Amino acid sequence: MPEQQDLDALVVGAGFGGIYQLKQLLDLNLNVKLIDIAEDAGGTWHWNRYPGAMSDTESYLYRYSWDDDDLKSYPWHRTYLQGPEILEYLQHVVTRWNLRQHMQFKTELTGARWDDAVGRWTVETSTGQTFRPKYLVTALGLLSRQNLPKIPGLDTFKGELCHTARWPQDLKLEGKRVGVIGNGSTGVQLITAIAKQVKQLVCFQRTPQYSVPSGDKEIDEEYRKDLNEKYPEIWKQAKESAFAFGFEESSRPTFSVSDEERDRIFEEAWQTGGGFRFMFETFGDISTDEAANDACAEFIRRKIRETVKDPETARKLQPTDYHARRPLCDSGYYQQFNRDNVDLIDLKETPITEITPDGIKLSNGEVVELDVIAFATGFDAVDGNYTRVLIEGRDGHTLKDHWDEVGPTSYLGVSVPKFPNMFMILGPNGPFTNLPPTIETQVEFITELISIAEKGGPVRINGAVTNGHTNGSTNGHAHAESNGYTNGDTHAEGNGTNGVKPASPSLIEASSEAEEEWTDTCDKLSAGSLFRKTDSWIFGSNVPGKKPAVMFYFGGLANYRKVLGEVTEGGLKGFRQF
Ligand code: FAD
Ligand code: NA7
Repeated sequence: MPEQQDLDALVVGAGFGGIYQLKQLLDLNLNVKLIDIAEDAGGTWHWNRYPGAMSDTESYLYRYSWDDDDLKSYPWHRTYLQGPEILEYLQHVVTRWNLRQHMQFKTELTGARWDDAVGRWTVETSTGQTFRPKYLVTALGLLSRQNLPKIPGLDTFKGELCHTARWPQDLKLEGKRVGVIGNGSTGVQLITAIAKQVKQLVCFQRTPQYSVPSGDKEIDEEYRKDLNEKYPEIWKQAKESAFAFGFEESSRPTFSVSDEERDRIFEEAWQTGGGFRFMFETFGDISTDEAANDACAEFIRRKIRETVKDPETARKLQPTDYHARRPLCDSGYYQQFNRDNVDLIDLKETPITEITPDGIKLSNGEVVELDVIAFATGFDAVDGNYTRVLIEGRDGHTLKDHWDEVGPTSYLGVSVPKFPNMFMILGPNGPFTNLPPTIETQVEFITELISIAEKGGPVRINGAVTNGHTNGSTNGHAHAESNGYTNGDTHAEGNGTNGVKPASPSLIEASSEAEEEWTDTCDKLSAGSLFRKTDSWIFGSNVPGKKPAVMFYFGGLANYRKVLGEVTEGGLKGFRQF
């Protein structure tokens, strides 16, 4: 039976972002619900259950910082977390804070429409229920919508087809001939994990990538004790750094040291492990200077040549473009190509022409016979989950139309003009970092916006405009730019006495000027980056038909936090409140 429910807030998505957002809004005593398509909480880690799934942020930083007791006591055993451990951790947080009672699973947001007359969103779902929240917080995930290439003959394959982000839990690979298409972070992890289990592994590689060892190792009690003592400074450092990966980014130019010293620094980083460390802790110009990038790239190419015994395979595995995609790390990826049961097919030399009932057909006519084809082909990243559903703001304006016109933009990665009281976690043009610290930053900012809105905006009293709440700055925030006020009367629901209407929640949305300025800032910050000259999901150039665009703020988390501080302290600079 279709039902309609009014809520203060609806949170969509039960990953790192949605879970924390739900908790924060419950702490404000709001009537909140969270929905997710999935069967349970976990987000990324619910979906990506392929063998070898692992965080490439070190364990101590791939978690929430806000629950000090839990931070210090929740067990983990290695320097990196396996996917199932992260899933367990997130579900533990949900249980620990009694959040599941506010969550509804197997429920997809299929459409959302802003209703100006009542100042609420109308959210349609796959279950037939309609929710009417005052605030809509979307935590749909930036690496969440799968990219499944449309290869001719896909439906004809007799064996098992799967995507890493929807890995079937009952799939057995032992004794099978398995093909893996894709060798990004996911493909590298999958290939490394299954090479020893399967009868034959054929890796279909379109563009080789640079990967360095992760340095994953067991931890002991001393290590954990030391971390626990240092956590306050660890989080402070992470939030005051650019990438929040737990190290200080280097500013040393690559060619400021001798060749021998450079080699020693790279070797030390190789032995320590970590993709971000290798790129950003060694030297400060690897992602911006071509020669510096090549020095780094050549070091990794040399390691590939030294590791892989067959020279032809080693040649195919060595990238020749910039080392400027999301840095990868692995637990012995290149070594797998020394196994007799592992083959590499270079798709630039022999592209896939079709999938046949028996396997994958290449341009040279060869059919590679397979029992399983695994797509490790990534995601329609960042805006993918937003544009696949109809989100309609003020004046019938849809998010898809807006982004078709100007590219996937926002103000601060959080708000879009004409979409009042809708806030995104990890929306377009948020910071490019280790994500939990950025997610926390955004959730806390959104909570602050909602708490300001709840206190009420300017309402019209007998024709005059005033703040709806008696003290607009109870928590240090100046409120309500009066120029944002256009139709406050339609939102004041009061039954006022003496002509004074009680405060009603106000509406908050980014101004178009602020969005444009932020987009311009993000554009300028990425202009000198080699990442922008390299095709990958980071600039939206991995999905056929998708227009490449700037999708991240490359100014670093520290600067981003500074900007947010200025916004809240400056009377919600860049937002309209009415
Ligand atoms: P997600 O965890 O993606 O959750 C989004 C949720 O929204 C999903 O559960 C989805 O079902 C739901 N949803 C989407 N659309 C709808 C809809 N219309 N209706 C209802 N529900 C919907 N980041 C790092 O910082 N470090 C790492 O080491 C790291 N490793 C990663 C490894 C893999 C394999 C992948 C895929 C990502 C990795 N990431 C990593 C990125 C990771 O996505 C983030 O760290 C983080 O988990 C994002 O949390 P989130 O809550 O924003 O989104
Ligand atoms: P990525 O990094 O986007 O990698 C996808 C891989 O799939 C990459 O090797 C692609 O080759 C390949 N690909 C994509 N489409 C095709 C087709 N049509 N044919 C052949 N090969 C294809 O996704 P991941 O899941 O590995 O990682 C995404 C992020 O998740 C990662 O950065 C972490 O943050 C976690 P290409 O390079 O485009 O030639």
